[in-house]
Amino acid sequence: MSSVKGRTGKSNTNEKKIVGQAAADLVKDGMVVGLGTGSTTAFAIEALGQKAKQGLNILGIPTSFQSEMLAIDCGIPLTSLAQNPVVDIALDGADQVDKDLFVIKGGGAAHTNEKIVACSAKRFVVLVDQKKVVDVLNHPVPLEIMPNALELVKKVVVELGGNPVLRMAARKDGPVITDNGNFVVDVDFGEIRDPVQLGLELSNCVGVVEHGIFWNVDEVYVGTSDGGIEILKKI
Ligand code: A5P
Repeated sequence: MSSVKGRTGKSNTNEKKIVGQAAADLVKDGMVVGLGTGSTTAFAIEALGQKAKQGLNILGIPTSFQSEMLAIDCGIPLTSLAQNPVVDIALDGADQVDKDLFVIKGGGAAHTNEKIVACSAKRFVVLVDQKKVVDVLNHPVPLEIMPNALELVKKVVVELGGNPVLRMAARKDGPVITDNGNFVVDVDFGEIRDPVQLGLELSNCVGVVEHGIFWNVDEVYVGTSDGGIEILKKI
């Protein structure tokens, strides 16, 4: 399907596919499922679509226009947090993961809605390929920001030691506009030794709608280069 050939779909496709399909097996009849965004979760959505066609009774809650469109294509019935505020399981990809299950997300500019769905879930499972697992997080942190707060946010994150870059669109003139109508600033902080503290400081920054550091992850399914799956769990 076209959705899996998107932003990062060409790298480690087999590993993404294996974890995506394994994640779909975690979903049981009657569950409300958070449908994450990106090329890895797309494999889980497609596998769930197959299961739905075979009779699995689920309701999906999408985290972006991308996952909504794919879920509709795959025949997954959808609902919303307004109708189903408790999500049984949320499945989503990530840009980087450490061994303590801190995660950076937002490479697809969907992290605000992803975080809302993940925080509404009883179980949050992240799906990555092996290259995304690191000892210390060092990936730039995406911030979804109100457009009129751009200069203010840049000033504050520089004071916090970051190097902010406004994310520009690839096939549109000007900046990326999120599904919520906002800008995204990617902030390079180098090595992030204390993701919780940094996350709290970013949440305090006026004009930041949401940052891409997540710490409510229950398990990470890692697709390994030998075709296996390693499962990282909170100790
Ligand atoms: C969307 O904004 C992101 O959080 C994605 O979930 C993350 O970038 C992982 O994407 P891939 O699975 O495409 O690598």
